[in-house]
Amino acid sequence: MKKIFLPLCFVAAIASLQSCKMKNTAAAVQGDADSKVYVAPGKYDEYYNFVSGGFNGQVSVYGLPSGRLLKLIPVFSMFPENGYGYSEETKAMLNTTNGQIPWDDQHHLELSQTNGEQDGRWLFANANNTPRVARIDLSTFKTVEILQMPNSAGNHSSPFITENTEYVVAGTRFSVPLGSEDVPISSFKQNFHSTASFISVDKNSGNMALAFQIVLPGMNLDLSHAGKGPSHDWFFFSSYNTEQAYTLLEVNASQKDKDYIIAVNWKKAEEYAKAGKGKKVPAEYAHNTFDEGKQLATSVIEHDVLLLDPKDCPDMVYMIPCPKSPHGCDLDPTGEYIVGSGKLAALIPVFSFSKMIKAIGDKQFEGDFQGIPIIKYEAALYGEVQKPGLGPLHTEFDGKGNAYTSMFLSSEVVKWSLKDLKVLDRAPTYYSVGHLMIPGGDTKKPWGKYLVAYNKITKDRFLPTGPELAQSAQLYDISGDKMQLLLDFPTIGEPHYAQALPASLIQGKQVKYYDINKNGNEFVTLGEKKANVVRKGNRVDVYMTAIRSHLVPDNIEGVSVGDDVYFHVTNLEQDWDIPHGFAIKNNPNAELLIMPGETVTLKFTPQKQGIYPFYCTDFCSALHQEMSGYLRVSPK
Ligand code: CUK
Ligand code: CUA
Repeated sequence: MKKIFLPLCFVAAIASLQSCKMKNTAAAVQGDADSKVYVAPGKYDEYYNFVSGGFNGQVSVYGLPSGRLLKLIPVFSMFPENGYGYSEETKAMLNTTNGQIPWDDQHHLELSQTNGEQDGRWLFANANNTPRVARIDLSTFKTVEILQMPNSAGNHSSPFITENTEYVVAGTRFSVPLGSEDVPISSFKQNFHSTASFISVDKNSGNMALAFQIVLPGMNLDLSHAGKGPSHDWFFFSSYNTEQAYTLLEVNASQKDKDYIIAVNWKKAEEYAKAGKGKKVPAEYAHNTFDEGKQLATSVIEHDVLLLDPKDCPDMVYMIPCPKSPHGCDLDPTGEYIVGSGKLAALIPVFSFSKMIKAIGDKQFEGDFQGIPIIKYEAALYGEVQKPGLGPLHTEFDGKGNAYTSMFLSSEVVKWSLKDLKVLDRAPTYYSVGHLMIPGGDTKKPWGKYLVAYNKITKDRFLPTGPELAQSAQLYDISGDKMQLLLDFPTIGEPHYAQALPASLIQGKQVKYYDINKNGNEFVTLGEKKANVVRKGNRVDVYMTAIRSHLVPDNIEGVSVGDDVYFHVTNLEQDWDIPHGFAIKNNPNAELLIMPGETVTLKFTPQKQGIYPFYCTDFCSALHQEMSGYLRVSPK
């Protein structure tokens, strides 16, 4: 049996993390940090920071540099606060081939790009559990599309995008058999596969479609990033468990000194797909879209997918050895350098795209991995960052020739130079940093200025809140030679990747209210006089309006136990920031928050006779408390 190789320093680091009591190092903040994060009352932040919510399935939006929480956007989780996933209009957003799945684990975010620069149109989000990719419209901060992935499990290396948002990519974390065959788990090598899904994005509407899937050997795809500039046609994935272990992962899956960076030529793949080199196979997956005109989500089930097998498509996929279970796979702004972060490695390998292309041309291979050529390590290597710290995870770039890598085990951010691979600076994080984010830091044009570290452990940084403490983000000023810690702020759920853009890119594009005359919801009520109650069998449709300060109708009778009552509430306001809410006593569903000009429907099936008060939940005017009514439910 091969012994697991763990450098001594790791053992020491892990031991010290467990044994020593962490000291609160609040004193580490120096100088003028306070004035750099102070955003005066009434003033705006400079950047929007979108932060993944991890196991809460949502995306949170902060202002930078203040760290003020601006909004929670429900994506893969039901959200009773505004009825997302509960209202009749939004239920279908969470549909999958296994019915409505109300929760997921959200890890990575990517802002749409044009020519490698942020364009402020959409935000893409992955679901790590039930494989899905979502698109959020940045003019409404609403989730407007969710696409499920077939032949995948644990959609982790997603939703990274190409320079012109041509494709969003989604890679399998857990290999599974294609289809749902009943096979022994021990047949992993023969029957299990990882897949890289390429989702095309419509230039105008943003609508996603699963273009093709590249079938790869059984292993775990971890993270990815698209090429840019010279490497525009390529996508790079990190992989682990290339030992193809299916049990005792710790022992079997980290034996080899190296795993791989997988380089995929997506332009070639596109050509092969067009030339009919793929195989269309049956595969069921849900595609959910929210139609802003009809204000309604619909879900359709797709029935097949195009598979591309590297065996039939030469020159499409290559592998580059990368030390010890690489996690992050990041490309610098020029698109020449590929940084692979081996979680268990004591160095950071940096690969050169041009050397990789030359190595492919010269056939500098050291064999193959189930038919995929393996490029020699040295042939693709630009160099190694020596002694960067312990547990390198993720790298971001400032656009000035510097890279910043998070060190999970030694809890620090390390700044190094792309030119000579020398470490330039280090700053502690509190504690155990995961992802890093520089505004635009994974694009061609980083905005620089700030870096945010998203930490896994908070310990003593905030007031204690019982057994569970807030996770945290830390803001650093990176405009000088030395990083300066400016601010800690708590985050919601577990933050993984994040994105930020200058507020000016989306601030002016915000939808302030929906034009009531363009309301295409089939249950809209255009004016209080049209409010009405219509019965058909045991279905009751209540056409209700809300405007300061009444709900019409406010007395509803003639409803019996067991009726399906649909409250279609139209907010008649045509003014910014005047939502109305709607809730009914004893309704096991949720409440609604209806934006001005919008119609939203809440279903209620009363089980008991009685009088049920209902009311507006959003304090909307001096007469808000009066905005209420009664539903009478009579025996059958
Ligand atoms: S993972 Cu979270 S720290 Cu899911 Cu991107 Cu690396
Ligand atoms: Cu409407 Cu309160």
